[in-house]
Amino acid sequence: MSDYVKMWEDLGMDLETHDQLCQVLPTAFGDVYLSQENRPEGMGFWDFVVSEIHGIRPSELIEAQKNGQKVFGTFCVYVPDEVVIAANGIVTGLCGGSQFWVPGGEKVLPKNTCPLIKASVGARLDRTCPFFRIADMYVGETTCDGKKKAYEILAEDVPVHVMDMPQMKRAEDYDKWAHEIELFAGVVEEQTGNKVTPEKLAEAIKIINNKRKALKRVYDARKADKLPISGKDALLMMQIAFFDDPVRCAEMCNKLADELDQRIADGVSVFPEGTKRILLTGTPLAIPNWKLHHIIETSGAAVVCEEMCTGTRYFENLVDETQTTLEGQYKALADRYMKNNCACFTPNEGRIDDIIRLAKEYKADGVIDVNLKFCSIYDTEGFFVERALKEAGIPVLGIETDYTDSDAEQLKTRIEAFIEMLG
Ligand code: BJ8
Repeated sequence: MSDYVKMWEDLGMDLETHDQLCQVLPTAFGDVYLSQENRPEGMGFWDFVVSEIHGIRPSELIEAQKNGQKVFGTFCVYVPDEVVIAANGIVTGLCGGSQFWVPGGEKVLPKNTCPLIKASVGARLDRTCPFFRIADMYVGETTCDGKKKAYEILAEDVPVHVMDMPQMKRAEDYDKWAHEIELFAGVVEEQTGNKVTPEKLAEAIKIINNKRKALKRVYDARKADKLPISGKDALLMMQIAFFDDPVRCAEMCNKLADELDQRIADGVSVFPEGTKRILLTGTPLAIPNWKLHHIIETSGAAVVCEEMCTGTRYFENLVDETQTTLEGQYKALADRYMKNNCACFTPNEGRIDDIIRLAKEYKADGVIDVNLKFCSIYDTEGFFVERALKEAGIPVLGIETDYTDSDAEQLKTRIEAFIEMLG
């Protein structure tokens, strides 16, 4: 990635510290990904993206900025990309998934904050991630307390707009979210200098719906008895979907899905027969957090689905494309986004229903409920998740972890025992 040094310098990055990250990533990726056998050819695209992760997409974004486009960085799947795209803006995900950035976050945040928040703040303040440097504006949301307060800290360093998320799902909460989306559109218009029109928004809704459909096709292939793709590879595709251009993302995912469909028809599997199937549920797994998938898939099981924001919550449910007024479109967007079931809502029974439904659809032998350390909302909701799964007769293992490797051995032992127990 050395060709990008000048670009990183211009972005005001800390090159020396960033170099350390560039050095460890290829080894980690090689160990986790390139060690797999019989991967779909289509994964070559995502391997390439990772090999140039801080170069190729950042340089595209900078080029777009030179042409007058604005880049919006987001941290949550409730923020509607459609509005930004309608105003000719670009969205990039910003959630940090590496321990590398955590100490930077700990300089300003309490240590007992979840690693996702600490890594995201650290990546910005330590100036070691080009995406965090490039974004013209960050878009936050009032989901969990840790994020809310972290946005205040980030706002001292970069323009931040925070969307006020409802925490319940009553009719008035749907209206409130539609209104909040309208306010967001005003902010985006001001930033970009472009109007959000019903025509532009209709186009953007189609673009993002197409991306959702393509991601879903890849996930659907994971329902097959013979798994044509590993959980690790599906996760990588999903993680990069937050950063990539949405049209290209859909195109590459559709290509991969075509290949997977062919593999299913040919009876090709990346796992031996009888491999136990695991559904993961819980907190998101931001890139490059591949820890759990790697442990599970080197312990004799396969991850077949993620009921997570880096998973089904990102693509399930489409936005109604038939609305022709901004009012109708904001409402349609609110309806779709409010169908997401994050633990920040109370009550959140919809998530329990999703987990049971998905476990059946993907023929999971067991569920692992994973919580990022210090995420109290998912941790607490684990009580209902695990009780409902037990009642449904689906074996479940609850675990808590962070981005370090210090618990990897212990996790492996527990996960191996769980898989063995599945019979
Ligand atoms: S919709 S899961 S992306 S809020 S893990 S930062 S909740 S303390 S990431 Fe999330 Fe939106 Fe919900 Fe999804 Fe807080 Fe928990 Fe950390 Fe979390």
